[in-house]
Amino acid sequence: MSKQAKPSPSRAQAEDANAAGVLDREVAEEASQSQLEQEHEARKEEQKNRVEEVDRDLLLNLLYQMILIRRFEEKCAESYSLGKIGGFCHLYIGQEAVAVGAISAIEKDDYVLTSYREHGQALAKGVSADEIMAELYGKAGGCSSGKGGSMHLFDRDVNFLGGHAIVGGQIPLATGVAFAAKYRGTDRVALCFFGEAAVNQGAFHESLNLAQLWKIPCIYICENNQYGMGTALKRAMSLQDVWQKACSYEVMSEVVDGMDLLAVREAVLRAVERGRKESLPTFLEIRTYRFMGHSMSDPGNYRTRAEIEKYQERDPVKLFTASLKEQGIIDDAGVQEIESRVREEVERSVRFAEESPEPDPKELYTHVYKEQ
Ligand SMILES: Cc1ncc(C[n+]2csc(CCOP(=O)(O)OP(=O)(O)O)c2C)c(N)n1
Ligand SMILES: [Mg+2]
Repeated sequence: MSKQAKPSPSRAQAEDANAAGVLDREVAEEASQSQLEQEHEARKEEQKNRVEEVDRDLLLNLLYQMILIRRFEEKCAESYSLGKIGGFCHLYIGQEAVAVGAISAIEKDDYVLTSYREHGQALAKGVSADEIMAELYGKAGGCSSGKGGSMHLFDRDVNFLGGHAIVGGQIPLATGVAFAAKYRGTDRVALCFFGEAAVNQGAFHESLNLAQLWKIPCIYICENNQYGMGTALKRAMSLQDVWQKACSYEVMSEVVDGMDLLAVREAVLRAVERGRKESLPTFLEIRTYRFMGHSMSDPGNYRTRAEIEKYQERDPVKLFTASLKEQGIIDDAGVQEIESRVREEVERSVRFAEESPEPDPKELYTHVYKEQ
């Protein structure tokens, strides 16, 4: 019998989370209004209690990042509509707590790999807003020298290893990066973000299998926003509790409320400890929701306004701000001060992108893989 054949503590925890929570599941449709409100209040209370345990400066920094991502994405939508940004553009609005919470739990040397919905993770990992905006504009000052655009942000200096447009393509890459970190004798871990639709790809299953077998310190973060383009999870996946898929490979898994920044941070801290101390992988199903369309060109006819509004009541930026206010960490003036610093940073990034030159045509021949 294998050592984790019985439900592990995290599996039991996941079962509890499923049993307790209706807010972020399909069953919410059947739940009564009072049941939903009760759960909403209970989760707000939980977030407030967590705030007490975290350092004040860190909390304020996390709030800055949340607001920065929200305003940056709003500016992207505006610039895209003005025709300044070409190609695809997938916004992260609604999911901010996942990137900020998760990346706050790792060190600068650790790695992050993610999908095409990556502006938020790039900002949280420390890629400069200037270079991200310039990349979206396809300019030479962009973090990928203007060759990648929105879906291919990359910054080796902060170990942000993409921005990947092939659904699930980053999962085996992150597994390899974490393998290399271990092979070289470092204690670094890799965080790998992907959507719930990517879990249907074979590469996900191959990666988790090897990660557990070879003890690879990779943390798999499934951002379950319930849709893969216009297809609802329930129309595409036979087993809808995504966390359970990790059990097939005996990988520890947890379900996390993705609207609660500190819940995400705590779950990733646990996973990082497992990665560094035991060199083991973890799978986190983080339940969230995207407030915008799949990409800027998606009219979003496949879901109702009422559904979106239901999730907007648990807007992660508003929830976190409210928790900090209620705990006396910040007041209205403090929030305004953060908003104005964020506005300056975003405006500066737009100026930087506007003023950055077009890439030199000779650049077409650099960064191209050639066998010598
Ligand atoms: C291998 C592959 N198949 C299909 C696509 C087209 N495609 C782009 S995004 C997407 C949906 C992915 O949804 P999910 O993984 O849940 O991430 P989300 O967009 O919700 O963040 C699809 C099918 C692709 N880019 N790559
Ligand atoms: Mg999705």
